[in-house]
Amino acid sequence: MVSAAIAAFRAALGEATRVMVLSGAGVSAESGVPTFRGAGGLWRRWSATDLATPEAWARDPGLVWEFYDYRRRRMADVQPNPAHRALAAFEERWTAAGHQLALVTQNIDGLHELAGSRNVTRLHGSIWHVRCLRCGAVTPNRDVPITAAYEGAGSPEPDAPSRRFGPEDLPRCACSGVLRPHVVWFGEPLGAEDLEGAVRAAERCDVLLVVGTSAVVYPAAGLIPLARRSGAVVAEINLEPTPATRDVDHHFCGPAGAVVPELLDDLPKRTT
Ligand code: BJW
Ligand code: ZN
Repeated sequence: MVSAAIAAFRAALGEATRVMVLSGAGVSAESGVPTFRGAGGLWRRWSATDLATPEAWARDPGLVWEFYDYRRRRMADVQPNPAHRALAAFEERWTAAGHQLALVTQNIDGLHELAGSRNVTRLHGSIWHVRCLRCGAVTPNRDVPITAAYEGAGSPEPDAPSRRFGPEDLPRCACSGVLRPHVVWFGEPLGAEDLEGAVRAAERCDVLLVVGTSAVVYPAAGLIPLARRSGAVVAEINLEPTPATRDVDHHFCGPAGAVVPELLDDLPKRTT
């Protein structure tokens, strides 16, 4: 049975031309990618967010690479789930009908792209790219382990033996500079073009669909009130309320893999 809220949201989409989707870690949870906050968000005795900082890198780049190496290993074989696929299929139908769709993701896992989404802005970078600290080159990199020294490292167990990794163990660019993950850590600026594009999309969209984010990390979280102030109908899909919930038009409580297809499948309706 289609609830009144779902019917109202689908009616809003029926009137829309520009749709924006803002996604977070929750959209990939059903693919087996751990979220940052809440249950399962810990790695050894550090939380993911403690290691995703320039300070952690300055203190111990070998440990930070061990953390990312572990996550790359976990993400290497994961597959898009029904939420990723429904968003990609919706984009195809929506743009074929002459409308616009902007998918702005905080995720670094690449699963939206793998599902077939095209107009994707990655606000927090990509775990499958590395950046040289000397020459600045950004290159795709799917090496697992990241260097031979990391073979068998990276257990998330709290009492796993902690190996020390030195400068000789770190991945290097052709220019011999040290490579870091091409992701955005706390206190670092987001890509200016990416952020400007996301702000523009939020200001212009008729409908914003917020999927699987705790809505606590800025500037991404600020896109939600921005879209609302700019006149968009805003819907949120999450397992639980977030700080954004009180300011959205619709809150759909449930797993993204079930709710996103229910909201988007077979839209837009054919008019001929
Ligand atoms: C499901 C589900 C299912 C589960 N179905 N749902 C304004 C106010 C206050 C602070 C700031 C501010 N502006 C800036 C700041 C500081 C800071 C910040 O926001 N701090 C707050 C935490 C307080 N922001 C920054 O530092 C940003 N940089 C910046 O602002 O720079 C300014 C600057 C300018 C010029 C010079 C220098 C600086 C950068 C933020 C970077 C965030 N990076 C990370 C790590 C990326 C790399 C990595 O992966 O390792 O990005 S942190 C982490 O959080 C990651 C995520 O993208 C991000 C958001 O997390 P997300 O996606 O919301 O995941 P969770 O786990 O939090 O939530 C999952 C949700 O899904 C939950 O709600 C579940 O219920 C739900 N869920 N299963 C549906 N099946
Ligand atoms: Zn280099």
